[in-house]
Amino acid sequence: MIDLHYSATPNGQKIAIMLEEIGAPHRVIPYDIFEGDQLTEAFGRINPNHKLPAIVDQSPADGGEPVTVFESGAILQYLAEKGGRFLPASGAARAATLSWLTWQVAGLGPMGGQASHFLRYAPAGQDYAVARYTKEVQRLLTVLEKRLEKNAYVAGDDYTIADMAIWPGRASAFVMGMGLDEWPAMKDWFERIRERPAVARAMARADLAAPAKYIGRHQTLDEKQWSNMFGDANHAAVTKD
Ligand SMILES: N[C@@H](CCC(=O)N[C@@H](CS)C(=O)NCC(=O)O)C(=O)O
Repeated sequence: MIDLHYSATPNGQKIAIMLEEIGAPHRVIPYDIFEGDQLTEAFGRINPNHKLPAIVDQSPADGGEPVTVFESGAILQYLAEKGGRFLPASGAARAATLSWLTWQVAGLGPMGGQASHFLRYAPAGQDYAVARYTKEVQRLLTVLEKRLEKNAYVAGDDYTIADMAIWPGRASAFVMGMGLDEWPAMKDWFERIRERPAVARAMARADLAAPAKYIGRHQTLDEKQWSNMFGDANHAAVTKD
Protein backbone atom coordinates (compact mmCIF):
# COMPACT_ATOMS: atom_id res chain seq x y z
CA MET A 1 0.00 0.00 0.00
CA ILE A 2 1.26 3.46 -0.94
CA ASP A 3 0.03 6.63 0.76
CA LEU A 4 -0.26 9.45 -1.75
CA HIS A 5 -0.17 12.85 -0.05
CA TYR A 6 -2.08 14.71 -2.69
CA SER A 7 -3.23 18.11 -3.77
CA ALA A 8 -5.28 18.30 -6.98
CA THR A 9 -2.73 20.14 -9.08
CA PRO A 10 -0.63 18.94 -12.05
CA ASN A 11 2.20 17.77 -9.76
CA GLY A 12 -0.21 15.56 -7.82
CA GLN A 13 -1.93 14.34 -10.98
CA LYS A 14 1.40 13.07 -12.38
CA ILE A 15 1.67 10.63 -9.50
CA ALA A 16 -1.99 9.65 -9.52
CA ILE A 17 -1.64 8.75 -13.21
CA MET A 18 1.52 6.72 -12.56
CA LEU A 19 -0.13 4.79 -9.71
CA GLU A 20 -3.00 3.92 -12.08
CA GLU A 21 -0.56 3.00 -14.84
CA ILE A 22 1.34 0.50 -12.70
CA GLY A 23 -1.76 -0.67 -10.83
CA ALA A 24 -0.20 0.04 -7.45
CA PRO A 25 -2.63 -0.17 -4.51
CA HIS A 26 -2.76 3.23 -2.89
CA ARG A 27 -4.81 5.54 -0.77
CA VAL A 28 -5.15 9.24 -1.39
CA ILE A 29 -4.60 11.61 1.53
CA PRO A 30 -6.03 14.95 0.36
CA TYR A 31 -4.48 18.31 1.20
CA ASP A 32 -6.15 21.67 0.66
CA ILE A 33 -3.16 23.92 -0.01
CA PHE A 34 -5.25 27.12 0.17
CA GLU A 35 -6.22 26.18 3.72
CA GLY A 36 -2.62 25.39 4.73
CA ASP A 37 -2.88 21.60 5.18
CA GLN A 38 0.69 21.33 3.83
CA LEU A 39 2.15 23.54 6.58
CA THR A 40 1.81 21.18 9.55
CA GLU A 41 4.78 19.76 11.44
CA ALA A 42 3.48 16.25 10.70
CA PHE A 43 3.67 16.85 6.96
CA GLY A 44 7.08 18.51 7.40
CA ARG A 45 8.35 15.12 8.61
CA ILE A 46 7.25 13.64 5.25
CA ASN A 47 8.42 16.53 3.09
CA PRO A 48 10.60 19.15 4.81
CA ASN A 49 9.86 21.43 1.84
CA HIS A 50 6.11 21.32 2.71
CA LYS A 51 5.01 20.83 -0.92
CA LEU A 52 2.75 18.26 -2.50
CA PRO A 53 2.93 15.56 -3.70
CA ALA A 54 4.77 13.06 -1.51
CA ILE A 55 4.39 9.33 -1.06
CA VAL A 56 5.00 6.86 1.73
CA ASP A 57 5.50 3.33 0.44
CA GLN A 58 4.33 1.13 3.30
CA SER A 59 5.64 -2.05 1.66
CA PRO A 60 8.93 -1.32 -0.11
CA ALA A 61 10.50 -3.98 -2.32
CA ASP A 62 13.26 -4.77 0.21
CA GLY A 63 10.69 -5.52 2.92
CA GLY A 64 12.16 -2.81 5.14
CA GLU A 65 10.72 0.22 6.88
CA PRO A 66 8.29 2.47 4.96
CA VAL A 67 10.00 4.65 2.35
CA THR A 68 9.14 8.35 1.98
CA VAL A 69 9.69 10.15 -1.34
CA PHE A 70 9.02 13.79 -2.20
CA GLU A 71 9.53 15.83 -5.40
CA SER A 72 7.34 14.60 -8.25
CA GLY A 73 10.30 13.65 -10.47
CA ALA A 74 11.87 11.51 -7.74
CA ILE A 75 8.49 9.91 -7.00
CA LEU A 76 7.94 9.01 -10.66
CA GLN A 77 11.41 7.46 -10.82
CA TYR A 78 10.86 5.51 -7.58
CA LEU A 79 7.52 4.16 -8.79
CA ALA A 80 8.93 3.27 -12.22
CA GLU A 81 11.62 1.23 -10.52
CA LYS A 82 9.10 -0.35 -8.16
CA GLY A 83 6.64 -1.14 -10.97
CA GLY A 84 9.34 -2.12 -13.47
CA ARG A 85 7.72 0.02 -16.18
CA PHE A 86 7.96 3.39 -17.94
CA LEU A 87 11.71 3.98 -17.28
CA PRO A 88 14.09 2.03 -19.51
CA ALA A 89 16.73 0.14 -17.51
CA SER A 90 19.78 1.54 -19.28
CA GLY A 91 21.29 3.23 -22.30
CA ALA A 92 20.06 5.99 -24.56
CA ALA A 93 16.35 5.45 -23.85
CA ARG A 94 16.90 5.81 -20.08
CA ALA A 95 19.07 8.89 -20.61
CA ALA A 96 16.39 10.48 -22.82
CA THR A 97 13.66 9.69 -20.28
CA LEU A 98 15.61 11.23 -17.39
CA SER A 99 16.62 14.24 -19.51
CA TRP A 100 13.03 15.06 -20.41
CA LEU A 101 11.78 14.28 -16.91
CA THR A 102 14.31 16.76 -15.52
CA TRP A 103 13.43 19.26 -18.27
CA GLN A 104 9.88 19.22 -16.95
CA VAL A 105 10.59 19.38 -13.21
CA ALA A 106 13.38 21.97 -13.51
CA GLY A 107 12.11 23.97 -16.50
CA LEU A 108 8.57 23.75 -17.79
CA GLY A 109 7.06 23.09 -14.34
CA PRO A 110 8.59 26.03 -12.45
CA MET A 111 8.26 28.44 -15.39
CA GLY A 112 4.63 27.40 -15.86
CA GLY A 113 4.11 27.87 -12.12
CA GLN A 114 5.48 31.42 -12.25
CA ALA A 115 3.41 32.24 -15.36
CA SER A 116 0.35 30.95 -13.54
CA HIS A 117 1.23 32.97 -10.43
CA PHE A 118 1.60 36.30 -12.22
CA LEU A 119 -1.33 35.74 -14.59
CA ARG A 120 -3.78 34.26 -12.09
CA TYR A 121 -2.83 35.15 -8.50
CA ALA A 122 -0.75 38.33 -8.37
CA PRO A 123 -2.32 41.79 -8.19
CA ALA A 124 -2.91 43.39 -11.61
CA GLY A 125 -0.14 45.40 -13.25
CA GLN A 126 2.64 42.81 -13.37
CA ASP A 127 3.23 43.22 -17.09
CA TYR A 128 6.97 42.56 -17.06
CA ALA A 129 6.66 39.36 -15.01
CA VAL A 130 3.70 38.12 -17.07
CA ALA A 131 5.60 38.70 -20.32
CA ARG A 132 8.80 37.15 -18.98
CA TYR A 133 7.21 33.89 -17.82
CA THR A 134 4.59 33.40 -20.52
CA LYS A 135 7.27 33.96 -23.16
CA GLU A 136 9.53 31.42 -21.53
CA VAL A 137 6.67 28.90 -21.35
CA GLN A 138 6.00 29.49 -25.06
CA ARG A 139 9.69 28.87 -25.76
CA LEU A 140 9.69 25.64 -23.78
CA LEU A 141 6.51 24.48 -25.51
CA THR A 142 8.21 25.13 -28.86
CA VAL A 143 11.05 22.85 -27.74
CA LEU A 144 8.46 20.20 -26.87
CA GLU A 145 6.60 20.63 -30.17
CA LYS A 146 9.82 20.17 -32.16
CA ARG A 147 10.63 17.04 -30.19
CA LEU A 148 7.16 15.57 -30.76
CA GLU A 149 7.30 16.33 -34.49
CA LYS A 150 9.98 13.63 -34.70
CA ASN A 151 9.07 11.30 -31.86
CA ALA A 152 5.81 9.60 -30.86
CA TYR A 153 6.59 10.25 -27.19
CA VAL A 154 8.92 12.69 -25.57
CA ALA A 155 11.72 10.18 -24.85
CA GLY A 156 11.33 8.37 -28.18
CA ASP A 157 9.05 5.55 -29.33
CA ASP A 158 7.64 4.63 -25.94
CA TYR A 159 5.45 6.30 -23.35
CA THR A 160 7.48 6.96 -20.18
CA ILE A 161 7.44 8.83 -16.89
CA ALA A 162 8.67 11.88 -18.83
CA ASP A 163 5.33 12.03 -20.69
CA MET A 164 3.51 11.53 -17.39
CA ALA A 165 5.43 14.47 -15.89
CA ILE A 166 4.55 16.80 -18.77
CA TRP A 167 0.96 15.85 -19.57
CA PRO A 168 -0.99 17.18 -16.54
CA GLY A 169 0.65 20.61 -16.69
CA ARG A 170 -0.04 20.79 -20.41
CA ALA A 171 -3.66 19.96 -19.61
CA SER A 172 -3.91 22.70 -16.98
CA ALA A 173 -2.27 25.32 -19.25
CA PHE A 174 -5.72 25.77 -20.81
CA VAL A 175 -6.59 27.78 -17.71
CA MET A 176 -3.93 30.31 -18.79
CA GLY A 177 -5.46 30.50 -22.26
CA MET A 178 -2.75 28.27 -23.76
CA GLY A 179 -4.58 25.99 -26.17
CA LEU A 180 -3.20 23.30 -28.43
CA ASP A 181 -4.29 24.45 -31.89
CA GLU A 182 -0.96 26.06 -32.68
CA TRP A 183 0.93 22.90 -31.63
CA PRO A 184 -0.23 20.05 -33.92
CA ALA A 185 2.33 17.44 -32.82
CA MET A 186 1.67 18.23 -29.16
CA LYS A 187 -2.08 18.09 -29.73
CA ASP A 188 -1.80 14.61 -31.24
CA TRP A 189 0.46 13.45 -28.35
CA PHE A 190 -1.92 15.04 -25.82
CA GLU A 191 -4.97 13.23 -27.23
CA ARG A 192 -3.17 9.86 -27.43
CA ILE A 193 -2.20 10.11 -23.76
CA ARG A 194 -5.64 11.32 -22.70
CA GLU A 195 -7.12 8.16 -24.26
CA ARG A 196 -4.91 5.81 -22.27
CA PRO A 197 -7.18 3.82 -19.94
CA ALA A 198 -5.08 4.62 -16.85
CA VAL A 199 -5.07 8.35 -17.62
CA ALA A 200 -8.80 8.37 -18.32
CA ARG A 201 -9.41 6.51 -15.04
CA ALA A 202 -7.27 8.94 -13.04
CA MET A 203 -8.88 12.00 -14.62
CA ALA A 204 -12.38 10.64 -13.91
CA ARG A 205 -11.80 9.93 -10.22
CA ALA A 206 -13.79 12.21 -7.95
CA ASP A 207 -11.17 11.96 -5.18
CA LEU A 208 -8.48 13.34 -7.52
CA ALA A 209 -10.49 16.12 -9.19
CA ALA A 210 -9.44 19.75 -8.75
CA PRO A 211 -11.99 21.80 -6.80
CA ALA A 212 -13.40 24.77 -8.71
CA LYS A 213 -11.49 27.18 -6.45
CA TYR A 214 -8.12 25.94 -7.85
CA ILE A 215 -8.92 26.45 -11.51
CA GLY A 216 -10.20 29.99 -11.90
CA ARG A 217 -8.69 32.15 -14.63
CA HIS A 218 -8.23 34.88 -12.01
CA GLN A 219 -7.86 33.70 -8.46
CA THR A 220 -8.95 35.68 -5.42
CA LEU A 221 -7.54 34.42 -2.14
CA ASP A 222 -8.60 35.76 1.23
CA GLU A 223 -5.88 37.01 3.59
CA LYS A 224 -5.43 33.67 5.35
CA GLN A 225 -5.27 31.72 2.10
CA TRP A 226 -2.71 34.15 0.68
CA SER A 227 -0.57 33.76 3.81
CA ASN A 228 -0.79 29.97 3.53
CA MET A 229 0.20 29.92 -0.12
CA PHE A 230 2.68 32.78 -0.48
CA GLY A 231 3.07 34.71 2.76
CA ASP A 232 4.00 34.52 6.41
CA ALA A 233 2.28 31.21 7.23
CA ASN A 234 4.00 29.54 4.29
CA HIS A 235 7.40 30.77 5.48
CA ALA A 236 6.75 30.09 9.16
CA ALA A 237 6.20 26.39 8.44
CA VAL A 238 9.85 25.84 7.52
CA THR A 239 11.31 27.89 10.35
CA LYS A 240 9.46 26.01 13.09
CA ASP A 241 10.37 22.48 11.83
N1 LIG B 1 9.15 20.63 -7.41
C1 LIG B 1 8.00 20.16 -6.70
C2 LIG B 1 6.91 21.22 -6.74
C3 LIG B 1 5.83 20.93 -5.73
C4 LIG B 1 4.85 22.08 -5.59
O1 LIG B 1 5.15 23.26 -5.88
N2 LIG B 1 3.67 21.73 -5.10
C5 LIG B 1 2.62 22.72 -4.92
C6 LIG B 1 1.32 22.18 -5.50
S1 LIG B 1 1.54 21.94 -7.24
C7 LIG B 1 2.39 22.96 -3.44
O2 LIG B 1 2.49 22.06 -2.64
N3 LIG B 1 2.04 24.20 -3.09
C8 LIG B 1 1.72 24.57 -1.74
C9 LIG B 1 2.68 25.57 -1.18
O3 LIG B 1 3.51 26.10 -1.91
O4 LIG B 1 2.59 25.82 0.02
C10 LIG B 1 7.53 18.84 -7.31
O5 LIG B 1 7.77 18.62 -8.50
O6 LIG B 1 6.95 18.00 -6.59
